[in-house]
Amino acid sequence: MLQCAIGRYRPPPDASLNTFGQLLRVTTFGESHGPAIGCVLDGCPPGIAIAPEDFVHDLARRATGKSRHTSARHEADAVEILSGVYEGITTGTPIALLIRNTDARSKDYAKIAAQFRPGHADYTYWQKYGIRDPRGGGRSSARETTMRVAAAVIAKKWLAQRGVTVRGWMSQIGQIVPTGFDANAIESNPFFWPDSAQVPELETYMDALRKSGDSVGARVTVVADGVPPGWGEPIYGKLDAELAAAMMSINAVKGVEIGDGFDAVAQTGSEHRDVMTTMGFLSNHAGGILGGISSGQQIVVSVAFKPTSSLRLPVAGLDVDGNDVEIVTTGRHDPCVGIRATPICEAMLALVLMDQALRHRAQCGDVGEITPRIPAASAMPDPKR
Ligand code: EPS
Repeated sequence: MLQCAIGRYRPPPDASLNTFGQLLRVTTFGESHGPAIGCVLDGCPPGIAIAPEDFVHDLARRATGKSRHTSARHEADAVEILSGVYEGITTGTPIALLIRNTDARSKDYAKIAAQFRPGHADYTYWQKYGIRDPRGGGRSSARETTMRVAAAVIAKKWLAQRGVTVRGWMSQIGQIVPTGFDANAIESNPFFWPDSAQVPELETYMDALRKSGDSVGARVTVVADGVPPGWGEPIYGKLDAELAAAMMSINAVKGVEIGDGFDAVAQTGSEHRDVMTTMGFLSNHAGGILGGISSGQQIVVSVAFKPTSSLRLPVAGLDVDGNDVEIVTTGRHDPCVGIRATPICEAMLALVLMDQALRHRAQCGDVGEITPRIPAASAMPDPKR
């Protein structure tokens, strides 16, 4: 009997279907053109103050319609807290958040309902399920990321109480890279760009791209400051592995780098190693993670977004009956979904860090202070990307 019971036991997976995280588990649901989108945040500690107004700032940073360079869809993105919060304080029970879709225009998709957009998930959803919701991207739409950002408002708050902050910026769009870095510039332009002097160039570039009907890819960099050494797990629960999986789960992401990432290929060991001194680390090629565990340095993750595949430029394609067709996608699409991606990547970083922090507390909460502790290199310049 025991054998049988053990044979059937399956530990909860850290990521499956529409859920990720182990102690802090996030489940999202809803489609771009359904009545609502939502999430359940389970395992959140009690005692965190949270109100509907707390969601406004980050949801607005991610939202469409904030500049002419993003989709013109205007969603209210008003969060309803359905459970898990009593008199403004989390109770430890599942937190359910809901946002009603208020500005879907499904008729834009009537023409491509039976077609596959090249480069889009239309085809693979169809092959997997034999059915798809053709309104917008359905579940593969960037709309889904709204709930990740909402859930992470709570995670960011919990982390901030522990001295951990998360922030990000756009570090490349097409061929353009920042020529300077000013942290104060990031929130003052619609691109989350760290160099104000280049904003007119970006505006011109995006205006021409939009006019041409094409789209472009982008890179977003996110960093976490104040993460103590010790978060993360060896081998299968590595902090960097879970960050990569979390970032890759964002619709349109095609690549993730931790620290120097693929640049490490061309480096020698003597270049790559981050020398430790009593004053702090002398560099951060590792991106703050060694052996899957945080080192106490800044965590650095950069994420590649593909160019949006919903284009009004005609292209040859197939329909669901296997006929050659010409595909033209109408709708209110982002010419560069990376422009809105900074808060999304921040959200995934915050959610993974909070989950790992809770897991570290659960297993190693009694370990106490370990010496020597290398001071966090607060003087380290921000990475260029
Ligand atoms: C998206 C297409 C557009 C965007 C949408 C993402 O919407 P629709 O499905 O109505 O054409 O506006 O983004 C959002 C609505 C949002 O909140 O992020 C897509 O194809 O990914």
